[in-house]
Amino acid sequence: MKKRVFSGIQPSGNLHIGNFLGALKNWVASQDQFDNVFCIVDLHAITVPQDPKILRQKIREVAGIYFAAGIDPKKSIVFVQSAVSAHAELAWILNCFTPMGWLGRMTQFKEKSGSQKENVSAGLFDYPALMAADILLYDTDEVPVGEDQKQHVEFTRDIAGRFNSIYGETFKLPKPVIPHSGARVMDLIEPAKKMSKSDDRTGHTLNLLSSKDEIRSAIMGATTDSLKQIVFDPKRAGIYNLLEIYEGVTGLSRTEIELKFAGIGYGEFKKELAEKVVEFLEAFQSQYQELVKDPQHIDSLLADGANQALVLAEKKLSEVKSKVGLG
Ligand code: AQP
Repeated sequence: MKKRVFSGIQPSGNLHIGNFLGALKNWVASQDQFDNVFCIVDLHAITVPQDPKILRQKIREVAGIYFAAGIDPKKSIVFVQSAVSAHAELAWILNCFTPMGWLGRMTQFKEKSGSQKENVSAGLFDYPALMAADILLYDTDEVPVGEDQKQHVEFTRDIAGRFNSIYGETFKLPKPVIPHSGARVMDLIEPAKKMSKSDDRTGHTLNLLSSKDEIRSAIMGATTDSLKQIVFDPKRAGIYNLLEIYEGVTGLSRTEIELKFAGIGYGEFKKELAEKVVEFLEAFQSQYQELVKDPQHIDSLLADGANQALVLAEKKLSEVKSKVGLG
């Protein structure tokens, strides 16, 4: 029996190189090794305001990105979260076992709600319970995510443990799997902040669907420092971030990279990095453009995926309902 992997990305904003290095790349790399379920988490996206027309487009865009990155629908179940209503149903049941205090401690909620806590949606506060439902419905063993989502997977383990202790063994306890490199790609201009797809300011992110010129200009404008050496030093956030991106797109080791750029200036390093990112994105984008020529094909792959997910999700949901005494 292969281990089960579950992960997802919200169809909000523009997917960036952080989403690729922190998540997608690892999903693709271990696709043969695991039994995979990859979701486009549109119910999570509406925890903050979304334009309905754009959201609908983004759902297909993210599906195109998954397939162009190498997710193979013959090896992985790929579907849209809202197409399988068991996600929302289980989230509601888990809500009833979730202490408010646990939700209030979530870093992502604190960051996204800022000082506006009274005005943000209950959905944003409850985001981790929905994520727990996503993961627990599929008896997931591993959840490959970027560093920012680790706390939510730990929350999932806690809520699963709490439910199991009341009703007996029901949920598997999932493990977060964080990549060694690229787990937290930082903003190019403000390298103390993580690169974020809801940030649409020019030059801050490297988007997977950006043009070559946009990529080159964002990398050339990235913040570095006044030191000259090109080495992997986490204390030098700007240059460290660029080096991690270089490592992620080339697959070279850190020693090879430091040797390659010894004695070379930042300008030259940035030019070389920009060309590597452009080269990497060229292949990915041409695959993407090919796929989106046929949106009906994408829709039919998603419908097949939803049918497969439904069978697994309904089984777990009915087990949970019966234990709780529903129906
Ligand atoms: N900067 C990042 N570096 C590495 N991994 C990242 N991920 C996100 N940002 C980075 C990983 O990408 C996956 C999908 O993320 P998500 O859609 O669940 O949303 P998020 O984590 O909230 O991502 P963003 O890009 O910051 O979106 P917004 O701006 O909408 O909040 C996850 O595995 C995540 O860890």
